[in-house]
Amino acid sequence: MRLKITDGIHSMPESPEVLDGLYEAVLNGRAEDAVRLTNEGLELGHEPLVLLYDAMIPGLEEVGRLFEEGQFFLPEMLVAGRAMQAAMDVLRPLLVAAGGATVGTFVMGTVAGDIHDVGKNMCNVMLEGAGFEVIDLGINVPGPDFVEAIRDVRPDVLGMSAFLTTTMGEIEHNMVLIEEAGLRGAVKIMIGGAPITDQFAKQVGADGYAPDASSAARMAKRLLD
Ligand code: B12
Repeated sequence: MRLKITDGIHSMPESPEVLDGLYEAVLNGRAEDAVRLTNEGLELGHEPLVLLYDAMIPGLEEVGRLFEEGQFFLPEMLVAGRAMQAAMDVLRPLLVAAGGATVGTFVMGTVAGDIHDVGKNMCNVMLEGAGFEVIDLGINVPGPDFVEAIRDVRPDVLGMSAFLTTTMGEIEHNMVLIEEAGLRGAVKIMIGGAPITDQFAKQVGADGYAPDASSAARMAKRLLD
């Protein structure tokens, strides 16, 4: 039985077949099915966030677990990531449309050596939905590019994403680069990604950490107050 984390935003009517199908589609990397089931779920009245948190994300988490157990390999992870992105493309306009006037600018990127971008892209969607103008530097972003972006764009918030224990250190390195460039006071810094914790955020002197895209958007807004 999969855990539901969207208590309070349940949609009607309940259609566990669609959620189960979408979970399976992401888990098995079937992008076309994932897109079809996402559309079906929306037509049945499911909230976009329910499809995301109760089906798509658990599917990808299971992929990670099976990879760890040695039952899945890189190709399975790759197609699962693609299926997730394809389904996210369906949800993106709905989640972004929820936002109002621009509240600030957010520069986001995945750190050097790391090409995971599903979680980062989800954050971007929720940030846009919360009213941020998001400038996405992409994946495998070298430290100096983050520094340059702060200097050029003058964002309200900078976000760094890392998904590997081996690339977490890049965040720490980038914090030093930003400090050395005299720009630390010019921007709020948020960090996130699977191995990142609140404790790590405190350790490297970031202004905030968020474990998921919804809380990332809430925290970014809070940091502007
Ligand atoms: C899909 C995937 C891939 C895909 C990535 C596709 C893509 N376009 O992103 C591919 C196949 C490319 C890949 C490659 C690798 N991967 Co990989 N991958 C995954 C997998 C299964 C899912 C990651 C994901 O997208 N999760 C979905 C999102 C939604 O996760 P999330 O953490 O909930 O995201 C939220 C938060 O983190 C937060 N957040 C994210 N970013 C940010 C930023 C900010 C600022 C904030 C505030 C919040 C925030 O918000 C997100 C949205 O809610 C994970 C397993 C897992 N459980 O994470 C392994 C995993 C991350 N990968 C792993 C590994 C080992 C690798 C490889 C090294 C494998 C290899 N041998 O080559 C390579 C590394 C490539 C590289 N240099 O980066 C390991 C990492 C282990 C570790 N401790 O370091 C994991 C954990 C799998 C495992 N269990 O072993 N991978």
